[in-house]
Amino acid sequence: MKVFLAVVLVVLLAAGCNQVVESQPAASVEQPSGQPSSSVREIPVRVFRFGFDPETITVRKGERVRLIFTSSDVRHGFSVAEYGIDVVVPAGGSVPYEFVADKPGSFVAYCSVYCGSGHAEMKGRLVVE
Ligand SMILES: [Cu+2]
Repeated sequence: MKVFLAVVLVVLLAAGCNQVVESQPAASVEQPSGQPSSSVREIPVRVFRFGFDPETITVRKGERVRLIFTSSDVRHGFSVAEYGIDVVVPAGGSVPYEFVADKPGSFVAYCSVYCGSGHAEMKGRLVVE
């Protein structure tokens, strides 16, 4: 009987461990509607307390653009409401965001993740010409 219970216990523990392993979320990169294409324009954007470099991102209307955000300090955001862009950039990490610049205009970009005392003034611009 003791052996039987021990076997049941081992089986249950093994099943539990498998579930823990299987429930790990798969790594994912935020990249909407992304078919890799040779005509993608890559633009690196450094994000820091409290600004964006370059401060103004200028692209042409109709261009497929891949912004590659890199935070040089804490966690930040990059949002442009008119384009539905809302990217979270991890502390010290990088994240790509791809979109088609289909609306012409000059749009305010701002940090959407509180990052300290200058957060509210952390503004940039997306210009589509
Ligand atoms: Cu911020």
